[in-house]
Amino acid sequence: MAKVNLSVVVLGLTLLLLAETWAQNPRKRLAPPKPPKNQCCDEVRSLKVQVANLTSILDEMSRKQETDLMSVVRQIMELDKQNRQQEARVTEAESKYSEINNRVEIMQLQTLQSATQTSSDAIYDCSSLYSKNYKISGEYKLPKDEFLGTPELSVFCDMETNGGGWTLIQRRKVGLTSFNRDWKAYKNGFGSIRGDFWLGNDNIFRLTRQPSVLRVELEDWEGETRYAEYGFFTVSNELNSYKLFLANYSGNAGDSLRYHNNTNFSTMNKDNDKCVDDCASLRKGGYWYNCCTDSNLNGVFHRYGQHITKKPDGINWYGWHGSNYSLKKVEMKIRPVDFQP
Ligand SMILES: [Ca+2]
Repeated sequence: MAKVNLSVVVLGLTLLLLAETWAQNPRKRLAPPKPPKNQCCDEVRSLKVQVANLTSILDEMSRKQETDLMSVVRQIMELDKQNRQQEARVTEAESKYSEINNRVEIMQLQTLQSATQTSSDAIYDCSSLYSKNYKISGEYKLPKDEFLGTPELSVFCDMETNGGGWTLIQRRKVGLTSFNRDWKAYKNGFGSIRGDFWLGNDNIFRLTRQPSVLRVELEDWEGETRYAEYGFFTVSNELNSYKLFLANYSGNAGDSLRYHNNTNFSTMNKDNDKCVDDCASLRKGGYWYNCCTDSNLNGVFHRYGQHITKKPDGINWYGWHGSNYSLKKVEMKIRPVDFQP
């Protein structure tokens, strides 16, 4: 009995002790350790300062962005304004240009009309005489024309052949005039307008400034005739050595001027040919020599009986009688392409 009682007392005491211990220190065991009071406040303060600084930086940046944005907008508006001003200036300039252009066109039209009037009134060649009802072949005097820059000039007009209106630039039929002449003679022309003559390279140049047709008429010693016509014929000025341009052959004599196309004029004292030889001296005339001839219309006049010659210096046309036959008669004549008989 005493043993049991002692054990119960020990257990009871132990329980009592445990209960007291729990009752005395319940918080001490559960709460975390508190930091020191001073350290906590420093950190908070530092963070607060940092936040304040960042906020102020952010504010400043946003203000700056706003200012920049405003500035960009202002610049865009300014550019837009300038653009509109420039557009207005361009429009104004364009309208002025078109106005000036209009005036120029009107002036050009007026000039053209007065030029047309002048040239239709002017007696420029045998075709203009023909249009004024001069329809008899013969010698005419073309008046000087300041506007066209043409001097007074005696011409022979063929008002019959193939509709008429032809101005002769060359004739061979009498045979007393030498055609073996120098540059100056061929430039100004020589001979007799009713007989054998060369109208002159300056005059041929002036007359062929309007698109012209060339007609070459040939007669042999048997009295037979042939012709060669070129729908396009023109001659350059003296600076360009009266270079020959022709095209559009038709006729029954053969195309014996084609070989001379695109060649300069040569005379006894001016070798402009395309040959090592001096063609003008060999063929004894002034002509558009190549190397040297397929025709020699300003060559030597060989009379009947001497007209078949071994020398190639006669008035020949290879396409008809070849190089050894000198023709009895030649006429070279021109008229404007647009001539209406
Ligand atoms: Ca030569």
